[in-house]
Amino acid sequence: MLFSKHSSSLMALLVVTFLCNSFAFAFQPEGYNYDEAKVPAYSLPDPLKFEDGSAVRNAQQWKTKRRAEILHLFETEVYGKSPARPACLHFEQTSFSDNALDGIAIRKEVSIWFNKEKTGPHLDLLIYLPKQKTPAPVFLTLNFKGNHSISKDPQIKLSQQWMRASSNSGIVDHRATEKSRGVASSRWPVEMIIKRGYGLATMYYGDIDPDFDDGFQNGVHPLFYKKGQTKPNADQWGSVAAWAWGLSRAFDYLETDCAVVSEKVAVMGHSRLGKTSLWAGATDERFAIVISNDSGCGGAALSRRHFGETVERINNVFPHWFCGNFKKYNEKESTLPVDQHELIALIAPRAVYVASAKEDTWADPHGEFLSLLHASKVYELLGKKPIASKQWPQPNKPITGSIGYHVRTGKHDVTNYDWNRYLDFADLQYEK
Ligand code: GTR
Repeated sequence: MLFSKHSSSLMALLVVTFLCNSFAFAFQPEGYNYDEAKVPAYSLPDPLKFEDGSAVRNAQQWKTKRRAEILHLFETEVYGKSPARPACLHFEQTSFSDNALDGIAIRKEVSIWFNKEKTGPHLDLLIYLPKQKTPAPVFLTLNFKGNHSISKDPQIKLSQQWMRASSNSGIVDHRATEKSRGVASSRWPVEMIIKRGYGLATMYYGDIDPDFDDGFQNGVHPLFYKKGQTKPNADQWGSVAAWAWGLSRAFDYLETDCAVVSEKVAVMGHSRLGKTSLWAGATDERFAIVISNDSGCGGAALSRRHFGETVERINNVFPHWFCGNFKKYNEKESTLPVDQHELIALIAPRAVYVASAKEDTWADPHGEFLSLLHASKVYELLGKKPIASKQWPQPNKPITGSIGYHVRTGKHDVTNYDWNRYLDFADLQYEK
């Protein structure tokens, strides 16, 4: 069939419109609220009131009792309780180079096994460290597409794990290929991090639990089933909690590495992995800094605002992310015994940074800021300065202190702007 010049440009316009619509659909699904005026009236649980209604009067009461109450509620009602560190962890360095990234870095790969026989699942940790005589502070992160996706460095082991289908990522039949090398490098300014004097340690989140709903038959969950158990109980760990648990196991390794300052490990994650970094920071107090990039619903955003993604939608589309009990709160956010500002409060008094993106309305950027604002009084109780601004700041005007925040212009992503803020924030905390 022949097209006239006119009809082919009409076709092109239709294709562009279709692509734009599907792009918009991906980040702003229809039928959800994106209007601040339509946020329902809500009242948040008070982090400084015990469950019996009495007031938390001092830091000691927070540390010994109130923090544990909140942690227990998140464990049993939201993310699910995770097992303790396994008795046997086996670390094996599988590669080493002291001449990586054109000679500025050390690169090593370490496998974390759960038994000495090296059977069952294992986690592959990729580590870049600045070439220097003294140990380095480190950013620990999970990645979406395999360690090989963060850089074109051909020496990085190509992941053999199941991967989510993704266009332009060289993934064929859910497996990475050589074409997958470096496909996510725009989110990983490794040289910049190294030149600022920090290390970067990263691990593919699918090593811990592949990100699809298989009733928890793969990944690390089955390692911990009691006799006869086939899936986690309603108050036991979903995938987000498992990914966070994996970050703690990576920390277990970092503690043994004398090239790393284990008191200066920042955990950072984007989107579902931002939800994960917040939960890792809440459950593992070894993390000195906790960073959430565009984490949204079930992350930094307040659930009760019902803005963008909702509890019901996240539980329906991703039934494996949270624990079984979390489903009780579908369309019933006001009955949640906690809200996400209390997740931030669990990180106090350690440094926390939440980043939003202006166009990422699905993640409720304003609601992400409000969580920090409402957690601020716990920081104050613990002797830290409150959040530096009570007003949601303008785009690209970061606020800093022990509580850091920015809303960047642009969409749901991790950019060099974000990383520069995290590096500045770490410099401030470590007085570098
Ligand atoms: C979306 C999900 C968000 C966010 C994001 C991601 O589909 O609705 O909560 O986690 O995925 O992780 O990429």
